[in-house]
Amino acid sequence: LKKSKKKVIWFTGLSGSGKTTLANQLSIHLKKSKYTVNILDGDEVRAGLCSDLKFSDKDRKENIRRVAELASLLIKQSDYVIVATISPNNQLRSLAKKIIGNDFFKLVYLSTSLDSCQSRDPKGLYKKAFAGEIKNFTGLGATFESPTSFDLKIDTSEISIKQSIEKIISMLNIK
Ligand code: ADX
Repeated sequence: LKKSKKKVIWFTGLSGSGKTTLANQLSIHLKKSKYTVNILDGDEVRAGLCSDLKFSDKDRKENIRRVAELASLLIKQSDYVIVATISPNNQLRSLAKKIIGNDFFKLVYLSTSLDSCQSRDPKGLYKKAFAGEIKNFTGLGATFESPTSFDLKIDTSEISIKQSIEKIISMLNIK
């Protein structure tokens, strides 16, 4: 019998660092093992629940606050909640950890370099930001502060998706 240890797995990293990809793959993996999983993805949350918010420091904070509050409600009803938001600084990540609670919160830092993210540019947003069409784009007009503490650090330009998932699963102490 599998024993569940409820966790909120919070991915932080630049746009294009691999958050959504790993969140989806991790969810597939956990569901195969019969765990219940919820995903909160920055782009999806911002399309609805947070569609009133933009990318000022104040709005990013409110965005993270709402996502963290939602994650803390959802973790009561499932084994794992996977969050994929840039969450660009230590203050925002600490806020999330405080709302969710130390026992549940696991921070996965995707340290994929700005150069790699820019060359991937999966949504063409770096190109737009360079052209001046998006101001305050994280990594260009707005800062991404590397986490001072985290549970796991992965550079997705150095290891495969499969290897990344293995690292996360071993961090979670499950099979
Ligand atoms: S966060 O900074 O508030 O944590 P979040 O993860 O919710 O960001 O949203 C990031 C997504 O919004 C990006 O993946 C991108 O698609 C989109 N986006 C639009 N404008 C910006 C911007 N100025 N900076 C970063 N992401 C942006």
